[in-house]
Amino acid sequence: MANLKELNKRKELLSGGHRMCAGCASPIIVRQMGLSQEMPLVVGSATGCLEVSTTPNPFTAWNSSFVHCAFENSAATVSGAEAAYRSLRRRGKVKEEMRFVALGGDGGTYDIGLQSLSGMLERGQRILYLCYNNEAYMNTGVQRSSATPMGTQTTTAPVGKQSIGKKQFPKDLTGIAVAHRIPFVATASPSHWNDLITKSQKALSVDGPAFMNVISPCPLGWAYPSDKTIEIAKLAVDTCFWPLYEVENGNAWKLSYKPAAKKPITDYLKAQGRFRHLLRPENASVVEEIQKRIDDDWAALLKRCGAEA
Ligand SMILES: Cc1ncc(C[n+]2csc(CCOP(=O)(O)OP(=O)(O)O)c2C)c(N)n1
Repeated sequence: MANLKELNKRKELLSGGHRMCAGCASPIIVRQMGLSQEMPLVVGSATGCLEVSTTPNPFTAWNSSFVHCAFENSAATVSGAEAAYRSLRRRGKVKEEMRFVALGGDGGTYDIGLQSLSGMLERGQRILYLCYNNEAYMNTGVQRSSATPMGTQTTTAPVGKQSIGKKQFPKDLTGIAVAHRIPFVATASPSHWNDLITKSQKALSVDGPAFMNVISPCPLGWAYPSDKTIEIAKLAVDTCFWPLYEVENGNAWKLSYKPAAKKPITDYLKAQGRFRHLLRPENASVVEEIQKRIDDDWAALLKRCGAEA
């Protein structure tokens, strides 16, 4: 459990004055993750909103080492840095202990960087890969990704007479990471900061790879007022759209949070412009389908975690 008094004394990983949009969750997530550590971090990030907005040449908002990575290879790039560090440590050329973090948006993680991520997880390297999941390619204009929820309006899955927006349900990337049987996999949300920091602590303390999938609301792409980010993230958790759990070594599942009363998905949909069309009567069956998928996934998760329904 993170202790606020202790966290207050820690150095922030990101300085103020970066250029992320007002209300963007990703810098909040990065700061929460960074607060889990007293140790120096070496960070790499795939091209995406976070990378371009925190490092406009010649400036940087990072209070750590930072490696620019291409869209597809943040896991591979940080793997190289971690391997070099291990070698230098072994030869006594680096005395300080450090931890390694690779970052990517969902486009860079679920889609184009998937093989690079899988390679990193399979090699067993001591790196935390954190996906800030804003559920679309935001930096290039809100195109759909394989993390985009079914029924979402995006620029490449537009809504019209013949279209409800994106047709497919998102890929279960957390499940794919679990299947690598690595020491630690977790989902998290910036609304549950203590859970996110505690999980980051755990992820960086295991002697091997860790993967965290963190929901990252985006006021621009999700179309909601920028002061509602944390509220929306909380709704994602309370509707079980984004359940919080962790898995150790591919088989020890643990539920991190159970809403006292599971809210209907319409509470989540209503709060965001990207789902506005789903509330029209002719799309009631789509909402039903989404609710059914959430209910089925939630029941399966409770079972895996040995939790009561
Ligand atoms: C190989 C390659 N293809 C395409 C691009 C263009 N590009 C840069 S960022 C980006 C989208 C990033 O989306 P995501 O990873 O979800 O991060 P976000 O912008 O949402 O933070 C794309 C398509 C690129 N840089 N490299």
